This record gives sequence, C-alpha cells and structure tokens, in this order.
Amino acid sequence: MADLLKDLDFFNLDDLLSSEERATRETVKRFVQREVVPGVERHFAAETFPTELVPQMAELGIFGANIKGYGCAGMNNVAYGLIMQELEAGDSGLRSFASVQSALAMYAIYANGTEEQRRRYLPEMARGKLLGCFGLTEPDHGSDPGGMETRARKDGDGWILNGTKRWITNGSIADLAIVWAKVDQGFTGFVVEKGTPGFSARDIHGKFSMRASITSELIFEDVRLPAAAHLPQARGLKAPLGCLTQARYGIAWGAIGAARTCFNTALDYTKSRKQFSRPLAGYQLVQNKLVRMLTEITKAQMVCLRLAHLKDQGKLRPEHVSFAKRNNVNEALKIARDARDMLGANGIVNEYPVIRHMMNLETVNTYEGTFDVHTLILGRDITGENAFE
Ligand code: TGC
Ligand code: FAD
Repeated sequence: MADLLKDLDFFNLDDLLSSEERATRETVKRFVQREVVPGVERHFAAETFPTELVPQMAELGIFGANIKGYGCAGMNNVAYGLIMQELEAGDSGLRSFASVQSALAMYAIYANGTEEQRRRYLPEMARGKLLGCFGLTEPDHGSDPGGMETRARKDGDGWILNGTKRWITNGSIADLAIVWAKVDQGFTGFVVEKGTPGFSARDIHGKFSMRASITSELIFEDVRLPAAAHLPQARGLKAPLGCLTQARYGIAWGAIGAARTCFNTALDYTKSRKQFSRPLAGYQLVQNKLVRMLTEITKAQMVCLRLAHLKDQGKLRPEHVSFAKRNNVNEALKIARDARDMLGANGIVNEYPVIRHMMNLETVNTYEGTFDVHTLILGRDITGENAFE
C-alpha cells in the first residue's frame, strides 16, 4: 500500500524549515508509521487509548516539547507544530493525548504554578510518568465556561472543591487533573491528584468519534485540597483561556496531518480504481476535489508556519490562533468528507483510515472552541462588537 503519511509540499515550504525542524518531523513520522498505524484501528474499535506508546512518546521529547527547562525538550514552535501534525496524521486521539498533556496540563502548571509545583510535576510529566488532564467544560457549560458551577471555598489553609466536569480527555487515566473553579473573587485553578478522597472519574462510552481516546466525567464531592494544590497565578478566566490558546495552536497544525492522510488516501485510491474503463483520477469532477484538497492543505500549512514564527517572536494574538483553528479544522473536515465520498463503499470501512479521521474531526471541530465560537471571536476582533455579551 502507498505511504499514506507522506508529505505534501506543493510550495517547497520545507525550504523554510531548519534541519532540526525537519529531523523532528521525520522522527515523529517514523514513530507514527511504525508504532501507531499498525494498532490504531484496533484501539479505535475497542475504545481504548494506546497507553503502551506513552514511554516512547516521552523518549521522543513530545510532552511539553516547547516548554523550556524542567526536563522538557525546549523546542521552538515550528518543531512543536510539526510534531502535532505528524501525530494527527496517525489519529486525532493521539494528538489530543499529547495536546492535553503538554499544552493544557503542563502549560497550566508552568504558567500558573509556583516554582515548587513546576519542579514537582513538570519533569515527571515530561517523562510520561505522570499523566494530566484539564477540566474546564461542565455538563451545562461548554462554550461558555464563565457559567461554570464548580465551586472552591477556603477552608483554613486549604480548600473544599465541589462540582462536575464533563468531556475530559485522559480523565480516568490521568494521575492529576487541572480543575477550574469559581471562587469568591472570580475563577482559579487547582491540581487535584488521583486518589484524593471525594474525587472520582468515570468514562463516557458510545462515542462515534475519538474512540482511540479516553473521555471522562470528573466528579468532586467535598474534595479537601491542601494550599499546595492551588495554582496561585491563576486569577480569572484569562488563566484557562490562556491554556486553550496553546492547545488550539497545536490543533491548527494537527488538522493538517489528518487532512493530509485523507488526501493521500483519496489520491492513491482514485489513481488505481477504474470505473467506466478509466481511473477515477482521470475524471474532471474527481480532479476538482483533489485540487481543492491540495489548495486547502497548502493554505493551512502556510497559515501554521506564519503562526509558529509569530509565536516564537512573542507576537501571537489569541485571535490569530482562532483564525487558524477555525479554518484548518473545518477544511480538514471537508477534505475528510470528500475523501470518504471518493472511496465509495470502501470509504466506510476501516481498511482505509478516512472514515476514522472524518469522525474524529467532528470532535476537533467542536472542542477547544467550536467553529462558530471562533467565528464570533474573530467577528468581535474586526468589528469591536462583542456577540457574547
Ligand atoms: P472574555 O471576556 O473574552 O475574556 C476573559 C479574559 O480572558 C482573556 N482571554 C484570553 N486570554 C488568552 N487566550 C485566549 N484565547 C483568551 N480569550 C480571552 C481576555 O483578554 C480577558 O482578559 P481580562 O484581562 O480582560 O480579564 O471572556 P468570555 O467569558 O466572554 O469568553 C468568551 C469566549 C467564548 C471566547 C470563551 O469563553 C471561549 O473561548 N469559549 C470556548 C470554550 C472552549 O474552548 N473550551 C475548551 C475546553 S478544553 C478542551 O476542549 C480540550 S479538548 C482536548 C484537546 O485539546 O485535544
Ligand atoms: P455548546 O456550547 O452547548 O454548543 C452547542 C452548539 O451551539 C455549537 O454548535 C456551538 O457553536 C453553538 N453555540 C454556542 N454558543 C453560541 C453562541 N453564543 N452563538 C451561536 N452559537 C453558539 N473540555 C475540557 O474542558 N477538557 C477536555 O479535555 C475536553 N476534551 C473533549 C474531548 C471530546 C471528545 C469532546 C467531544 C469534547 C471535549 N471537551 C473538553 C469539551 C469541549 O471543549 C466542548 O464540547 C466545547 O467547548 C463545546 O461545548 P458544548 O459541547 O457544551 O457545546
């Protein structure tokens, strides 16, 4: 079978990458090809995450890859983005696992924790010895996390936490949860370790999307937390939203990987599949679809590369990330749907990766700010009118 993970580089964007960035991409691509692709359909069917891959991912420096110090690889944001792209070329669930560990859980501690908290958690998380999750969404509050009902109140030196978080990636396999809660003065965050009395996690089943990823509900019933569990720099909603910007950045890159696998599959299939005595790829309607895929993947690559350079220069605005997340995921989803169609009946079976990517991308379009939420963020930016108020 053809190499479905192979690069698509119509404008020689590789010329703009350093040799280290290219080497990082190739290493992760090889890992995905050898270790992920052979077992991913099995995990998807069984609704399991391949936890056996965690030590190798840690070895490759994937966790907290763009964090400096604390045992992290300290790569630049181009290399970090390329890692996300290659992981998601394998499966969105794999990229999600890495995003949550790195951009949500580790970054939350890095940006909002004390030096002691950073030293305690980050090196172990980089080594994959401690896994994290990030609890912001609640059963009744998704797009509007400001409505959250989870409450923390002071109790002597410590805190008492009550509430429920839902749709939490890695929830039941995580050793620690970053949990966001309302307090008298607004909002703040906590590191809640697994096994803390009153804290439980239960998995959500029956998903048609992100099946090779664990999604859970977290329940907090009078959970007593020590002062050391509080993230003291987390003041207001800005703290969790700042973490989302990091994760959305990786998603914008990741979506290119999923789209690329779908494009490669559709191209390979239509070149060999004959109907009415010639290859499907010879028909104008099919070529139109392939060219649209090539165009959107190439545009997404260019947006991401510029995004990475802005991020490395400290010039990135959250709205830039909204633009990229909104566009790249939505286009990836359309590419996956077109590829599914182009494979005909073969498009619905797991002999090909397309339908798995298509179903995964439905989640990616919804989480980390839905397509429409990012439309409103960008609308607010260009008009100065806030549709959320
Ligand atoms: P708003 O008034 O807009 O902002 C409150 C404060 O936060 C600042 N801010 C940001 N800072 C950094 N990054 C961002 N993206 C930021 N967005 C806002 C803002 O400047 C303000 O600061 P200050 O100093 O003035 O206080 O707040 P709002 O309540 O009106 O929120 C608006 C809205 C809709 C944009 C926000 O609530 C939102 O983004 N909603 C979407 C929720 C969401 O994306 N949830 C994701 C949950 S995690 C997840 O899905 C993980 S999936 C697993 C994986 O990643 O693979
Ligand atoms: P809602 O907010 O109820 O939105 C429903 C629909 O209404 C959407 O189409 C939306 O665009 C639209 N809508 C909402 N507000 C407006 C408006 N103002 N104007 C117009 N339309 C609007 N969360 C976490 O905290 N941590 C995680 O690790 C995590 N992992 C996830 C994993 C999976 C597999 C999934 C599916 C979700 C995950 N989430 C996680 C939750 C995710 O972030 C939310 O699902 C997402 O933010 C949307 O919230 P919601 O599902 O409540 O939809």
